Amino acid sequence: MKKKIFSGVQPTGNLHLGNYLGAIKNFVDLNNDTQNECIFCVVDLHAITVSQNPKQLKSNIYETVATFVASGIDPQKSTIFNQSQVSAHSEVAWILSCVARMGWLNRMTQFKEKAGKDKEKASIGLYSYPVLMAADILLYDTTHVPVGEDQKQHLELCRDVAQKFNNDFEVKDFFKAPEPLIKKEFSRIMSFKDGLKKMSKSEVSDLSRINLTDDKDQIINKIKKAKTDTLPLPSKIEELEKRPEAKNLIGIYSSLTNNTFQKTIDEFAGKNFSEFKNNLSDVVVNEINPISLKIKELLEDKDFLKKILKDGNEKANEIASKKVKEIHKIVGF
Ligand code: AQP
Repeated sequence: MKKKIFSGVQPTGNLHLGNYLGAIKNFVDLNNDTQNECIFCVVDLHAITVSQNPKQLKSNIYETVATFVASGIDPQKSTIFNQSQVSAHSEVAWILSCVARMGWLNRMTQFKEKAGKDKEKASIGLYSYPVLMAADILLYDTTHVPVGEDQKQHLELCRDVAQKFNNDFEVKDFFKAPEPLIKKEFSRIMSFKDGLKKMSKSEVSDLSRINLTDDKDQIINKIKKAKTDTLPLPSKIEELEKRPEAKNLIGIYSSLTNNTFQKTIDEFAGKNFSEFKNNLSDVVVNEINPISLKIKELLEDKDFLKKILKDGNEKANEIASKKVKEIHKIVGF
């Protein structure tokens, strides 16, 4: 049985090393396995749950496609498409919002974090974001969803929605409950300014993250300025629990060199951060600089990016509209 892979990235600009290590690098590995059928979506409907500048949103959509391709996703093998261009997503999100329960959504930590203190002023879309995400996934009979650790709770909600729909309408196995694909040892990349906050696009300080469009000098400078503590690098893995910034940098190094934390610690135990940071800069530059250069090259060829989306939108529409017809019958429309 082929695995059916689906995942999405919001075109909200500043795609960063967290998006890459938490999600996009995984997409590339899955794309390269011929046993998989992969669909990767630029989720602009999700993006507008917080206010976006329309012109900027449009250019971020192309930049996200360029990032997928520059990172190694082959549009001939995987479907790359734009969520808003497949109307089934909005329609099924509505139907599923009549299945999902308020109590389930009230538990979502991402809403609490993003809405902040004044949640009365948050959009309804931000609140029901996980229902749209469930629609995205369930429309394609997805079996596996590669995401960062921050999305695990949304995936669990998607499984609950699938099960409740199947039970309510007595259609056993109509929606398949998808499995998350989340890296085990290091799945959440943290801000370079605060090891307890995740690296994120919307963080005001650009020094908090490595953008996938950063050049060599910017990467070296950001790593040099990344927050650390005053101790040398630890010799035991347990020490990392109380040293979030050290854990983050060691995790990034381990991820990019395909090593375990233990192996990295064995290599650098007792050394000072400036020496470690030089090594870290080398591996980050080696991985990210070619992607950054390729993104810039691809952005010069809008027709190529438009063609990828046009083909992908058609393929996705074909699959999703069949599923919508079945849903209509089941619901009684
Ligand atoms: N810091 C992170 N560590 C690991 N994985 C991460 N992801 C995001 N940040 C990290 C994963 O990247 C994928 C795409 O994320 P997204 O663009 O859809 O939205 P997001 O998670 O909201 O990204 P940001 O950077 O945190 O954006 P803002 O600042 O707008 O909130 C997802 O699989 C996500 O898990």
